[in-house]
Amino acid sequence: MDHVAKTPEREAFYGQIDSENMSALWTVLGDLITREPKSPCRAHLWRYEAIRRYMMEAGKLITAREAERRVLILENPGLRGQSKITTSLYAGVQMVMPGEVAPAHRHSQSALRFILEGRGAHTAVDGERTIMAPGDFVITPARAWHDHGNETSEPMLWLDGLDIPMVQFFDASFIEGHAEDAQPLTRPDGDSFARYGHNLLPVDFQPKSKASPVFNYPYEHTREALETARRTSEWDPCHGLKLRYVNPVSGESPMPTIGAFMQLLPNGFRTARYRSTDATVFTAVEGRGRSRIGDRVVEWGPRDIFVVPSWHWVTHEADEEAVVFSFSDRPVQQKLDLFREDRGNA
Ligand code: GTQ
Repeated sequence: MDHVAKTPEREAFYGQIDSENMSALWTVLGDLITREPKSPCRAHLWRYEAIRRYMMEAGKLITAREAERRVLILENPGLRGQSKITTSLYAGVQMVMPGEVAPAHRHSQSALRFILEGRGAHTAVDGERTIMAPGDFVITPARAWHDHGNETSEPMLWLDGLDIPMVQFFDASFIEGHAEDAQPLTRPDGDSFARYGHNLLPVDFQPKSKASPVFNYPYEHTREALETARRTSEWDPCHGLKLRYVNPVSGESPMPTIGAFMQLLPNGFRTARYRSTDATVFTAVEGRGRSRIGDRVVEWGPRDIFVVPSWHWVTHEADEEAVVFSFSDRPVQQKLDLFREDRGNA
């Protein structure tokens, strides 16, 4: 509105067209098409210790079965009440207690799990179980049946990342429950990884979807990839050493709507400033450090979760060798020709 003067005649006119469900572009143009991204999404960090404490309280209040999913949603402070961690993504922390089952369902939304605590509980995806350990990256693609269970003696906690706000934006949400709590298993544990996770594919393999047929990317392998690459790779001034998870069939992201990454920042490494249009959720697996996000500084350690909004300058600094996981809507923006990044002068 700031570039257009208000006159009594104009105000009267806006009132008339308002009652006919119309409005004047010149009163809103500056808010619709901005010179650069302007988002109510804010930089924020959630301490794992606090999340865990409330999660344990939630564990006394409700079972996984009654809740369907016992999750504490991480709500961006600039987007309260919308179940969003960024404008396009949802994140939460889920807990499955010993002996519990989170019953099988399937939905249009794609989900990732990033394991924070516990070892040996499982997720079943389309007829196959995978056993999970800290640092594992697990996907449950759109429309895949999935249920979670914990047959160990320790609680299992993970970070959930879903494209809920994107699906909401497109009004394309469907969910259905399975007749049984745990879906029937049709393949042995580890079958998908054995078939698709070793740079081999069955000779006549026809992908059934755009999602990766590998649904657990174990931390062991991710860590080894970083460890080997560090000996030969040039360090990227903005990212340290950063890898992206891929669908081995296409080379694209494991799921079409969410991209995921793992990066290594050596002790004392300070990244050059960087900004991009994909608001990004980070969690450290190992190490400690701090990130400057716009004019805010967040101090992070293992399992803390923080968010960098679109087009905010970010630098990371590690005080101990750090391994940091992240996810964003980058593959969507790239497909739509919207993705932009700015490496400062680096
Ligand atoms: O585990 O299926 O955090 O359906 C939100 C919705 C987790 C899940 C969430 C879900 C799930």
